[in-house]
Amino acid sequence: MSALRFSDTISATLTDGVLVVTIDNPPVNALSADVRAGLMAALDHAEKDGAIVAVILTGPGNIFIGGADIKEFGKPPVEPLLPQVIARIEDFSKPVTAAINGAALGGGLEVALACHKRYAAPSAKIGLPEVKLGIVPGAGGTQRLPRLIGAAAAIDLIANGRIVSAGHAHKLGIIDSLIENSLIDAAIAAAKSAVDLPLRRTGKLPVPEDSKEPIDKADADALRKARGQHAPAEAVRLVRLAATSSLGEGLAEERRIFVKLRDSEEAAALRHVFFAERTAGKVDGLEKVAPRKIETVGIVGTGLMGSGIAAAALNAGYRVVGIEQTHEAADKGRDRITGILDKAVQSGRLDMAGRDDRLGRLVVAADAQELAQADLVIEAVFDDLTVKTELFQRLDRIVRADAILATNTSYLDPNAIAAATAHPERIVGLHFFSPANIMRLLEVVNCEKTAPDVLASALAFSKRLGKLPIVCGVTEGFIGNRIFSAYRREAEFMIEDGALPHEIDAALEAYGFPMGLFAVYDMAGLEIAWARRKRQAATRDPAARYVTIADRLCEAGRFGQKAGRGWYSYPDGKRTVDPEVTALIEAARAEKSIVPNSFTADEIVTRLLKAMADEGEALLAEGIAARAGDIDLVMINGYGFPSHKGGPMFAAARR
Ligand code: T1G
Repeated sequence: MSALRFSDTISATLTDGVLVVTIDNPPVNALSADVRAGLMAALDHAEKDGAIVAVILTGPGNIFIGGADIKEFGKPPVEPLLPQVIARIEDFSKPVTAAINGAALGGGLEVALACHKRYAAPSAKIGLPEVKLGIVPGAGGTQRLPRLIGAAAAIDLIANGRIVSAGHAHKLGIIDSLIENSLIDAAIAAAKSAVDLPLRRTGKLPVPEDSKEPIDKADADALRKARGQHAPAEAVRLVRLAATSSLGEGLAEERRIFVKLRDSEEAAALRHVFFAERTAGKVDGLEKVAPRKIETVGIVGTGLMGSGIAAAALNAGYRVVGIEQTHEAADKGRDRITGILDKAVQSGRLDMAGRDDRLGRLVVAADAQELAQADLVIEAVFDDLTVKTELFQRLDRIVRADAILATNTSYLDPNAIAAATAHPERIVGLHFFSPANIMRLLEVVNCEKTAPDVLASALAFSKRLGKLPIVCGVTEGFIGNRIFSAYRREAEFMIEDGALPHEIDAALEAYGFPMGLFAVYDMAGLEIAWARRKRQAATRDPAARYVTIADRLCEAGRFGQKAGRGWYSYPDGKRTVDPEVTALIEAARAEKSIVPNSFTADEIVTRLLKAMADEGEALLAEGIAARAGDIDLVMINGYGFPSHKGGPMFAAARR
C-alpha cells in the first residue's frame, strides 16, 4: 500500500489495484476548489496508471461530503466546476464506487449519484437539502436522483430538502448496499470482483415510469409546505423535466435555475439563517468554560409547559423528576407526559421500546425532597413573582450545593427571583416555547449574577435537547416577546390609522407568515393580554399612544376563536370579517379624530418590519441580544417569521 497526494485535501492509497481516494477538508468536507482540483488529479492518475482497476471515493470521520462550499457562493467560479468533476466520474472508464462513511449531502450526494456503485455505513445521512438554502441542486441531483428512484420519491426528497438515514436511502434504491463494518475493505473486495462487469452510469438510465398520482401528490405536498418560496417549485419542475428530456438538456436547465436562485434574495436570506444558526449559542470567552454534568433534571410543575419540557428531556436521555403539590396532580402530570410519548408512538416517530425506556427514566412525585438528586431544576409554575421567589427559596434548601436552578418565566424579572435566593450565581433563565417538546427555540437568559459555568451548562443542556439556544440578557419579555410587543403595537397603530385587521393579515400571509397577527390573537385568546394591560394601566405613560380597540373587543366578550368571535367572527369555524368589528374600529378612530389612510400590502409589511427592526436595534444597543442574527432566529423559530425572508433584522436592512 503506497500513499499518494493530489492536493491539500485529496490523498489516496493503492490496495491491490484499487485506488482509495480520501477527501479530507474539515470541518464538513465541503467541495472547495482544492477538493475539486484534487479529485480531477486523482482521476487523471487512475486513468493513466494501468495497474489501477477501480477507484473508491470516501471521507474521514462521520462526513462523506457535506456539499458545495457555501462560503464560495458569490465569489467568481473556479474551474474545475463541480458539474465537470461529476461528469468525469460518471463517464470514467474504470469503476468508481462511493464508500459513504457519513453525511452525503447536496453536492456530496451528487458526487455519489455519479459513481457507478454506492455503499454506505448505516449511520450515514443522505439528502439533497438545497431548498433549505433557497436553491436547487446544481450538479445533477434533480436529473440523476429520479433516474435511480423515480420522480415521486425524488420530488419528496428534493422539494422538501428531506435528509434520510442510509437504511431508508437503501430501501429507496439510492444505496446499493449497507455495510455494517469495515466499509472500505468491503468496497475494495466488491470492486475487485466486479472489474469486468459493465458500469451502471446513472445518467444513462431512463427515469422509471411512475404512475401520475404519486407524482402529483408529492408535488402538491411539497408546494403546500413551501409558503411562497421559489426553490421547491423549481425543484419539482426540474425533476419532472428529467422524465421528458435528455440528460444534457436537463442538466443545462438545472444549472440555469441553480444560478438564478443562488443569486436571489431568498437564497441570501436562507444562507444568513444557516450561518446565524451555527453562530447562535456562542458566547465570547465561554468556549473554555467546562459545563457541569447534568444527568437528572427536576421539573417543578407538570402542566402544559412542564410536561413538554419533561418529554424533551426524556427524549434527550435525561432522568426526569417531576414535582407537583399533590399526589393527584402528580398522577395527572405523569399522564400528560405519557400522553405526549404515546402521541409520538402513534405518529411513528417513536417505537414502544423507546417509549418504555423513557418512562423508565421518569418519576413524578408530590414530594419536593425528591429534587435532592437533581443536577438541574427547571421551574414551570404559575408566572407570579411571589410564587416563584418562594419556590426558589425552598429549592435552595433542598437541592445540592452544585445544582443549577432555572426559571421558565416569560415576563417576570429573573434577577429579582435570583436576588431572593442564597446563591444567585446558580440561577439562569430557560424560556421554552410551547409545546416545549416540539419548538426548537429556547431563550437562555443570562442573569446579572449567573456564573459562567452555569450559563455554559444551560447551553450544553439545550444543545443536548436538540434546541436552538439564543442567549439573551434580562429585559421584560426577553428578545422574542419584546419584539413581538413592538410588532403588535405597530399593527394596532396601523388599524387606528386606517388598515383593517384582515388587510394586515392578508399582507403578512402573502409575505410568508403562516397566519396573520390578528388571526393568531384570536387563536391564542385575548383575555390574558387584556388582564396584563389592566395590571399595567396604572404605570402606563399617559402621554404614550395607546390603542383601546383590543380592550373594547374584550369588553364586548370577543375573546377570540374559542368564544366564536374576536378580531374576526367564526361562523362554521371559518375566519370571517365581521362588520361589527369594523364599526367598532371606525368609532375608535372617530373618537380620536383620525382620518383613515389606506395602506398597500407592501406599506403594511414595511412598517411592521421597521417596528421590529427598531426594537431589535434597541436590544442590541442595550446588550440584551448579542447579534442581529440571534434576533432573526428568535422571530423565525418562535413567531412564524418566514425563514426565506431571513428574519426582521435581515429583511428590514434589505428594503
Ligand atoms: N459550506 C461551508 N461551510 C459549511 C458547510 C458548507 N456546505 N456546511 C457546514 N459548514 C460550516 C458551518 O458554518 C460551521 O462553521 C462548520 O462548518 C460546522 O458545521 C452544487 C449547491 C454537514 C450535517 O446544505 O447540514 O451542495 O461555525 O456546526 O453539526 O447542489 O454542517 O464552525 O465556522 O453544522 O457536524 C448543501 C450543510 C450545500 C449541508 C455537519 N449542503 N451542512 O453538521 O457541523 S449546497 C448542505 C450541514 C450544494 C450543490 C449545492 C451540517 C453537516 P463554523 P455544523 P455538524
